[in-house]
Amino acid sequence: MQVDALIVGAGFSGMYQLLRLRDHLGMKALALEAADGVGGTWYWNRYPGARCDSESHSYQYFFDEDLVREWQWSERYPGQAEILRYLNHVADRYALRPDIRLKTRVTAARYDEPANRWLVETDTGERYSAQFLIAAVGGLSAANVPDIPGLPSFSGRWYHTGEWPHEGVDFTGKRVGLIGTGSTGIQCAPVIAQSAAHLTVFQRTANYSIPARNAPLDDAFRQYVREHVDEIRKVMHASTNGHPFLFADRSATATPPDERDAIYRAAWEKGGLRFRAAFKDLLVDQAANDTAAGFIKARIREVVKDPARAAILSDIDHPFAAKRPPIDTEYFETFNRDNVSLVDLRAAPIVEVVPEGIRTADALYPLDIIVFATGFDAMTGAFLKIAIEGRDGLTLQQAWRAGPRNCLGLQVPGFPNLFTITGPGSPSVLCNLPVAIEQHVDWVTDCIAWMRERGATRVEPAEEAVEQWLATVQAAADATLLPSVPHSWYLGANVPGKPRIFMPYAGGMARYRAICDDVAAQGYPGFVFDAPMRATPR
Ligand code: NA7
Repeated sequence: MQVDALIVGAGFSGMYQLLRLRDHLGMKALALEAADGVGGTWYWNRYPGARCDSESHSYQYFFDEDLVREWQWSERYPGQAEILRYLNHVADRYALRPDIRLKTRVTAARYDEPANRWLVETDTGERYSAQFLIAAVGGLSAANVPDIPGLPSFSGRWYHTGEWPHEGVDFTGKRVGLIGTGSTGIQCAPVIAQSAAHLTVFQRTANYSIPARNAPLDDAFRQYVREHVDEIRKVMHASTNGHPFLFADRSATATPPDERDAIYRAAWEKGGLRFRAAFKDLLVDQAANDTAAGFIKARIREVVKDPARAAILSDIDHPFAAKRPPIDTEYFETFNRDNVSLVDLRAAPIVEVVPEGIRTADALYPLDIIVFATGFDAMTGAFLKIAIEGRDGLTLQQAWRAGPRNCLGLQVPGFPNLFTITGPGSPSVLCNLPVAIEQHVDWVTDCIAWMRERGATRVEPAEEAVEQWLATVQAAADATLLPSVPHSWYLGANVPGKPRIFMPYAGGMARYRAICDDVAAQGYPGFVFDAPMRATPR
């Protein structure tokens, strides 16, 4: 089948990209989706307690103010089922379904240079040809199940949170082992503990977490959102991470200790990612960060009654928010339950899985169910799962062997007319994602429109622009504490053999947007087209 643009994925990114190309540019566009429903992340991540850490009123599309006004979120943070309902509503409201092929996984895509078309293969056997290929596959979608010896011998059931069975998992009366204490493990532990006979949490790295303070939204707040759509969007666009609040313009180190403590206490009560915005220097100054880290560790020791457990949980050796900062509902409180135990893997690592359970260096833990909340092959995994071949037989695997290389996180050299949404080199995973997604999709759409107006049919980034962007990404990271964490998925360090390179752009969403806007306004310097257009900037 021949189309103008083929979109891989029908989550937040793919659906919006489809809408923009089809309805605004009048292109024949088609989205291919592996799942049997739309929703991407929110289709797959159905584990107990799955909820977004962004606040509901900001975790949605803003391209249509009517859509913002008509959708009613029920809680401060949207749960998985509610987000999936929302995305299905979007699919219906904008009549996207006829142009989405479900249960169709893209397996390979090859650029045919003479024809200037992407030839795409799927697991259904259908083949497609498209001028533009847009990978909207998600930055956190390729599940990472650690290669623990003996796992196939386990006599119970095991699950990864990102590939959760749709029929759910009944933990009643079961001995459950949970591996992983990132955002996901911290969300699901309290919920699993409520129904399991016993929950054993296997912690490799202690983590900070801030109480989410989730609560139902009242009509007054919903009314406020309906009346302030534009203001909310402006704040999200001005903020570092695309959230509907700004970082306070004060320094933690310059604030007297009593006053600082009072600010932290208020932020702790307010809860969620807003805590991180209490001071402007937490992510750039180790001394400032230490004040936040110390505050949170003291709260953990207050909440967790058993001093031995409190010590293991608060023995955190990375700066606060230098790894993705989780927010929780009663996570640390869960360790006060009689049916929950904590295993410190730093003291005794997992050696193997045996039929009865998990064996660490010093004990055997009998289990019926193992839950892997072990994260994702982040930022590059989902792209590299597809056999993508660009110009001159260059594969994406080869091109990214030493780490992802692209320009603005949006285009890879050697792969003309391929665009990546929420790719490495973009700030997306550090952001409230819908804000990043709308920006990426709008930029790609504008670029394609610009080409069509000028009769250009092919675009790819120049090598020098790519080198410059990689240096920009590295410099932005080096200005923060983020690269200081050796085991972070921002660095690819959670997947054995993956190149260690800091992948997201850490200079902030607002700055990134300004850079991208500037590139577009200047007539796309750094991008090579097949028509001479540099003379006519916008
Ligand atoms: P994360 O943030 O990558 O967390 C994964 C957790 O699993 C983390 O605690 C890891 O410990 C742990 N892990 C990974 N492999 C192992 C092995 N082999 N043994 C023990 N423990 C292990 O993934 P999440 O799903 O929580 O969050 C990902 C993003 O999804 C999140 O930021 C949200 O944006 C949504 P480690 O710290 O590496 O020692």
